[in-house]
Amino acid sequence: MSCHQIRKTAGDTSWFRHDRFGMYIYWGQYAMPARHEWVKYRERLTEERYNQYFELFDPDMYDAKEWARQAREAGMKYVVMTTKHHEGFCMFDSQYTDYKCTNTPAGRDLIREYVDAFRAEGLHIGFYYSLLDWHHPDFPIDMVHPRCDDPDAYAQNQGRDIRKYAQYMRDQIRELLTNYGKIDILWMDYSYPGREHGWMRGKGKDDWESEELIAMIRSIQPDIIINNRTGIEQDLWTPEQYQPTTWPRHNETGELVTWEACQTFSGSWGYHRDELSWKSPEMLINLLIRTVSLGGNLLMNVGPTARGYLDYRAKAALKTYADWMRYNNKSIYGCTMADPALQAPNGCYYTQSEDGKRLYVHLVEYPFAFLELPGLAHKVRYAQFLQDNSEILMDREPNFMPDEGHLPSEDLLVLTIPLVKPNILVPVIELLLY
Ligand code: FHN
Repeated sequence: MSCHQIRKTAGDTSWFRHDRFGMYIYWGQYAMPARHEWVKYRERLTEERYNQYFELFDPDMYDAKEWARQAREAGMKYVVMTTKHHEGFCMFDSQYTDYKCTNTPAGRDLIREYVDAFRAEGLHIGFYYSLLDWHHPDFPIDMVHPRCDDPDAYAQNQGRDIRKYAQYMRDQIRELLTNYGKIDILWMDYSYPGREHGWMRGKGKDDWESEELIAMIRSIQPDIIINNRTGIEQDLWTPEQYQPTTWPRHNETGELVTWEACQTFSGSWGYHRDELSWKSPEMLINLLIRTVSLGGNLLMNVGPTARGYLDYRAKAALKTYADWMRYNNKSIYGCTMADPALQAPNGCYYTQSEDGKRLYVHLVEYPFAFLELPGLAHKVRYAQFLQDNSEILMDREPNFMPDEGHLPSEDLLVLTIPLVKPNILVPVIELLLY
């Protein structure tokens, strides 16, 4: 098994570390303004102004089966979808609020269709649930609340009882974990206890009553994976919108942890019509490779339109993954960080199968003619391109005339690389080890 000892936690993370790659779906009323999921806060939209989206939300082209097909074809093995984001609008038929999709022109439980469709495609199911709620009457106004600049914000805040809101969250999360079958991941978001602004205070585990919440969650779905954003570390560390350069460790014990990077295709989690910072195909593939090369998972975000389909840009990004994963998923699924004793050459990233028998060399920068692999001279039985199983010739000694300064070292393996790069975004060489 893997040479990496990972911190053991309550949730079942074994399938998760095997599957490596998931879809993160951000869908709610904010798809209508189409200016980022924080639009209500950023533009300080009033309840009346924002309520027009509630009155008009009608995703007439929503087809969860189509989403699920695209996710599976992209090589995604699990999915997390927003059941409620900070706006407080529920995409499921909750008995604890009227602010839900069944009371809009959509007229149905959108989470139910999501769960059924993605489960039918064989993906593990996750729910995102926001700890923040800009609609709930007992959620105290603070510095990240749309009402924070209202002249009477302090007066509005009087009487708000966060203990009632914490109970509301427990009630809703109980619904989500009871009414939709086995749920594999609960992705709660987020805690900001240290922040202050005048009389306003951030919120953390004591406000959410996180210990009671987590105990309830585990009593209903014991194997579920819970992330670390309730303010109490659980099964999953969640670096967001950046590329870690080392495998994250527990900040007290120093143990390697189960971790997942979450990233957007563009600069917005929710559908943003005019946002232009869409990642290139190379960035998308490199994110996945680099994340797995450090023992992590990648959760890539799509923001469906208000009509309920994935737009052309999201489809193009998913096709980039589909085209690459079709031939190279063996270097992702069931793989992790390579033996730390093996140093990948510049411009390459290693992943290694959990059983240690297969080492994958990802040619992010395509090398010229030769590739020297330190430490592997006597460990590799066979080498081939993963996309077509075509042989890659190996030498224990460089068969080019070394210049004066080039002394072949004892443990160097030299691969002969074709001058013409295969027609694939990032070619991968599979090394079968003894
Ligand atoms: O505020 C949210 C944001 O909208 C998004 O949901 C991300 C991704 O998980 N989490 C918070 C920012 O960290």
